[in-house]
Amino acid sequence: MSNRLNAAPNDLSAFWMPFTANRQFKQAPRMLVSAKDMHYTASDGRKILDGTAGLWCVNAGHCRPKIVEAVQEEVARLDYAPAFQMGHPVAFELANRLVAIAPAGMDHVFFTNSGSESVETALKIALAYQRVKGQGSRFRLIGRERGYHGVNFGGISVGGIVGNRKLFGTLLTGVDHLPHTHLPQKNAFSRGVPEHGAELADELERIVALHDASTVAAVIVEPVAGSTGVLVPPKGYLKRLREICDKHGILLIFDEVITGFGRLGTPFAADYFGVVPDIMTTAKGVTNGTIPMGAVFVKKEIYDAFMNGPEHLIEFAHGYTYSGNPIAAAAGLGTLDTYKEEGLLTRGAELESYFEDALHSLKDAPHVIDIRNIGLVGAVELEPIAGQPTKRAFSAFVKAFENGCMIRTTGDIIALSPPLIITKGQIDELIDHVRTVLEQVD
Ligand code: PXG
Repeated sequence: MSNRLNAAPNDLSAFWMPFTANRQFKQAPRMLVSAKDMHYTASDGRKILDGTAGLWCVNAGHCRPKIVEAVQEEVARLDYAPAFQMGHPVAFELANRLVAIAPAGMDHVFFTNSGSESVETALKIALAYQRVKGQGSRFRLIGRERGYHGVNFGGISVGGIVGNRKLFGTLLTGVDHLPHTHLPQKNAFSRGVPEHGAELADELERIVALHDASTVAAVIVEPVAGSTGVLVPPKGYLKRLREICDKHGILLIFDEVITGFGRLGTPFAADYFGVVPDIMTTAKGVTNGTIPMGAVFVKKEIYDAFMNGPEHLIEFAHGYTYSGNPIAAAAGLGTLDTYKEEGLLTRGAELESYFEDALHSLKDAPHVIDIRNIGLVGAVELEPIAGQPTKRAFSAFVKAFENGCMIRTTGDIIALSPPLIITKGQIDELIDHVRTVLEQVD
């Protein structure tokens, strides 16, 4: 087996890589072969500092013993159990453990296998909830410009990243979008939550007035927009969204696929901002990225609304073959144990100001036009090369990897979201890497 794992694959042609410049990659591959704690090891043996927790998911760091053991034990005990009309104890235990750390009132969990599936599930729960409550005229879904909610049809419909939508036809109908919250003229180089822009939430009033509240089922937003380049919501913005939703009987969905599980220094962004949604989508950190899994949290009244009718009937016609998969659920328990023992769901709060100072020290580095941060998430926005958007940031990403550090770029924005186990010394190292690459790129 070790031979198979260690063999350098010499033919890269068959794998159509996701969200990847395939031709560029296959000419100069960046291969990772193992990982431990804060580091990857590349195929040439170099240690790579993980500045992005994989893809925002490895919150407890890599190959942590509790998670590895939990997965190893479960795969040998119960490899798979049917998810429909059958159960197994680990999924129930994980659901209980998850609601125990969720914001008050989020009492039930629906399991999926990814953030994209969590989003589809949440949108379907929202629409079906309105129907079972006798409000079937509420069919509209409101997303936000620059929002990222995964890549399935519901998610790209409510999402607002043009490149992810434009090739795919008409998408869902009955969708509208709030404006994004990025106001660089007013908020550039804000530390933490920016001062200006709460009034952008009032655009929801305008959209509701246009369509009439009786047609609107739900609003979905990322509390902090991640993929689009870390847009921190203006002070008071999310509270105002909550108030407007309440006023009009509209469900509020927080997509916490990135912000969930300690990324902001609180268990969830809902805790950070003191705003509780009706539905919360998660994935990534629920299993520390080890086994695909997502979890959609709902308020008790939403679950209860479905629990009507004859008891032998399925209450909600939705689910996946792998919903609550035993190995994923075991990984989830190992992950929650690790978070708890090491205080990781709140560790970001202890490091937030150190990380903020370190990140903002890049203000005078070449090409930098904005810096944003919250919890253990940061973004450094670069001036694009004229006529060649994304090229400068992509070069920085490639150079950083050559220099021994993994960062993430989106457009001309460098995003940082290190594992929550990062030390202050490693924060300094990460920021030094970013400064070095900014000095190296054209
Ligand atoms: N919602 C949000 C808010 C996300 O950030 C998804 C849904 C979809 O999750 P899945 O598991 O289906 O990928 C995401 C995923 C990046 C990056 O670097 C972000 C994501 C995934 C991969 C890369 O910006 N977010």
